[in-house]
Amino acid sequence: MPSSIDSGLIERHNAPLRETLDRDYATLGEKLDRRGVSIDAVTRQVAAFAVAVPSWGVGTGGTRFARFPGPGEPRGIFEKLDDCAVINDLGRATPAVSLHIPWDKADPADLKAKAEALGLAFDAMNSNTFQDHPDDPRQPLSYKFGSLSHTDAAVRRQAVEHNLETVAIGEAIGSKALTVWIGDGSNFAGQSDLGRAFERYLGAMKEITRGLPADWRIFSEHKMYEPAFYSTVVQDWGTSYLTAVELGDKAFCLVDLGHHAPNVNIEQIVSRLVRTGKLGGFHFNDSKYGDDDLDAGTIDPFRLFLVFNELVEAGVRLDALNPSYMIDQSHNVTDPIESLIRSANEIRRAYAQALLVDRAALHGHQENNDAMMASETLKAGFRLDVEPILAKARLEAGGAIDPIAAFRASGYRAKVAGERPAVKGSGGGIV
Ligand code: LRH
Ligand code: MN
Ligand code: MN
Repeated sequence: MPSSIDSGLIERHNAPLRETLDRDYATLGEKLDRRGVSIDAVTRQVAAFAVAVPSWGVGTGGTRFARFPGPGEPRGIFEKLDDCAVINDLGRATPAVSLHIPWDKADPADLKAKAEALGLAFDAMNSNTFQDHPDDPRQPLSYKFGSLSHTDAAVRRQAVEHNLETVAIGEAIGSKALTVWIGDGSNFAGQSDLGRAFERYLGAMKEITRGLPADWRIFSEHKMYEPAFYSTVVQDWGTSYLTAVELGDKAFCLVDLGHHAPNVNIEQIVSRLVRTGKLGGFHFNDSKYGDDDLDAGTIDPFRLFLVFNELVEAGVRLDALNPSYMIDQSHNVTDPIESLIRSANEIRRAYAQALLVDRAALHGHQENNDAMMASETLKAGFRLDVEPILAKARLEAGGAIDPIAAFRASGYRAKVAGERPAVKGSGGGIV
């Protein structure tokens, strides 16, 4: 067991739960068997599905109003990796971590050694040109009025260089992709030339793409608004898709579930990106109003299921695209470790439910325009309680049947709270 979770703890925790799980698994197995579906085959597919955790997700987030740090907050990337290892050891769904530079800047050799010791790998790298970095001598210029789309070529150059530095760190630690999200935009009509800003962005993105290693991909991540409130340069999947097409074969679109207007049909966007071969990856989270960054599957689990329904529907086309699956959340009122364990499980749940949709029947009803039966067939997958499959996948990989309960029993949070000094709460940006 590579993390500081005591190796016997998971076994002790699982022992009294095994029998019930076996019974529930057998009952579900019988039910699926009647439909000619092998539960073990589904469990194997679910077990093979991994989602990366964001390094920034293991710290307590905050809003622009305030941040309320929890006990035992990780002080830097190495303690963040310790927490990520706990998440993976208990949940067995998150073997990779997505880093954010410069937040996680450290000697790549040390990052690699630490991750290897913990049994972790690195997923896509994220650059950060949405904040100023006064302590970074390589980024003396301000991003107040934009980064890759800035009117000043010197700021654009600095932002390009930062992205290339992020790639270089990523290359040294085994990552294969760069996710670019910029906060560039404007707050007032007339403030910015919408066309020229996009041209400047494309020019800068082309420079970054030219600097990528041969086997790397670049993902453009769109977001409707925030921090800019009137216009955002990469505001929707249309702009993201145009970008990916202009940049060529290495460029793809990343869909963060929280980055759309309320009620936007995200699963249809996914379908289009599959169709055009430009689906690069996901940032999973959930939301009610905007970019709320709440735990995946906690507000609208049906939408998450519908996204996975499109992915399963894509079949071999999805294998060719090999999207990067990542979580992107902020935790303000929960223990981040518990939230990330839960989200990874909810993501796998949506996948398992989508796998269990009777696809042949669904296609038949769709072809016959039987709206009622098509809708019912789809919902039958969503209504299934697949928890025994999820628990079995964890158990067989050495994880906990009930990972949040096991985490609480481990005493990990209290232990690190004793080692890591308490952080004082702070006002956000407006107070
Ligand atoms: C922007 C975003 C983007 C950033 C992360 C911290 O809202 O989703 O992915 O890198 O949050
Ligand atoms: Mn994101
Ligand atoms: Mn976001």
